[in-house]
Amino acid sequence: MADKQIDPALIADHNQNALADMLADYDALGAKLARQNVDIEQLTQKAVDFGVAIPSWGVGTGGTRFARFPGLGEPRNIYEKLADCAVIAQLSQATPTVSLHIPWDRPDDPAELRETAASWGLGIDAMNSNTFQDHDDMPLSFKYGSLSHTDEAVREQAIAHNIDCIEIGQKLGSKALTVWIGDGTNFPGQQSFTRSFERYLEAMKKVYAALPDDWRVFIEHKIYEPAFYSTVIQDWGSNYLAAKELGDKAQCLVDLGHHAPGVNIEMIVARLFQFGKLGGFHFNDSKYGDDDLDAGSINPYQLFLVFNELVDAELSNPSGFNPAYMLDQSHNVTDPIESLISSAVEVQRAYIQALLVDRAKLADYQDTNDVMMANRTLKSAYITDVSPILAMARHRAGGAIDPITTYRATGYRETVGKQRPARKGSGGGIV
Ligand code: PSV
Ligand code: MN
Repeated sequence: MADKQIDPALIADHNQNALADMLADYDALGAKLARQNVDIEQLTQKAVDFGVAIPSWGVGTGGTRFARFPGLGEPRNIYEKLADCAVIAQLSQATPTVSLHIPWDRPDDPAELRETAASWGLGIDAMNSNTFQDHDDMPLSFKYGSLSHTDEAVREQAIAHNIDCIEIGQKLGSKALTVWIGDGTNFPGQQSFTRSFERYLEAMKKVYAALPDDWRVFIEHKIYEPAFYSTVIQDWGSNYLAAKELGDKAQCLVDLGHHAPGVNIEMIVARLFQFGKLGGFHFNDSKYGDDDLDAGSINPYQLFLVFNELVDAELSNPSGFNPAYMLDQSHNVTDPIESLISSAVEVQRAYIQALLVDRAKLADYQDTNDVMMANRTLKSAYITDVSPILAMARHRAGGAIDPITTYRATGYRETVGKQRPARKGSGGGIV
């Protein structure tokens, strides 16, 4: 039995107040869906079963390269981060796992950390390596790159760090390593595109060789930043080539913010799945690039279209379907716990809406080139308000019907604000 961060009686109280309205909305939606031959109970079960991982760094307050404005009661170590993640999981019932970043979350005692997480009902998701900044305990600098660095000794240091992440992850019960590198250039001519990629592949082969049999490695591409002229793993093409070169355990990870504005990300998702290389996602939203805004806050239709491809993929090849879902956001002006609850719900919403697409009809309209009706078929799923399904799923699983209102009523933020003194510093920062 997991310890509870929030008193279940308080959640039950709030749920009691919201219950009658929620049931009325659920019944009305159930009747509407029944007219479309859709069983609301099946969708509710899908919502109950759905999970998206929380990034440990997401519960801290983020910043920009201009400044970071610390929040109240920010977690100061991995245990406090897990405590915040447990609150999100308890209220949303949609975030059963936490993804760790090394060295930010390096545990002194991995077995104890694993136990603590488990006591809150949390599992450990993918391990994230970090060779985009220097480490206090490493002799060499990553200023000019890591896995693709010109100096073999730096590459070896980066390889050893990734293997270290795998080893820590094994003790924590993780099954995947996510590798995002900051390697790239700011000036034309700074490096050879070809030789950098060759060095990266050679280094990644050594990381790959250290993967346990039941692990996967996710390669994360990103169009820019911190390198602004070119990045070594710039796009899904480079990502696919690398994953293909490495082998079956290497797959591509799609962070929604890592593409140029206007790129058709849902099509990338379809392509990667079709060729067995869709590893997972970092969900977030953006207006311009890697803005790291809350999932579904700017373009929820895009999120829905991504899930439309995912549902299609799962139906077409259930045994080959195993993408890892994680949020990857930077919360600069909101309470991170609220943002993560809200984002988890938005991702879950997109999934349930995508399940509503009438795929037989859609296929007919596509085959007969009925453009308008094909598009309306998607739209009619997207404009269905599935909120009562999400609320019912939370309620049945022991979460909050209205998780953000309930969270505010707990006074959790004020409580941790007293226990965790503010971290000073006006520097910018990704996390
Ligand atoms: C890079 O921008 C990234 O999306 C990678 O996933 C990193 O691990 C994470 O953000 C760090 O904040
Ligand atoms: Mn990411």
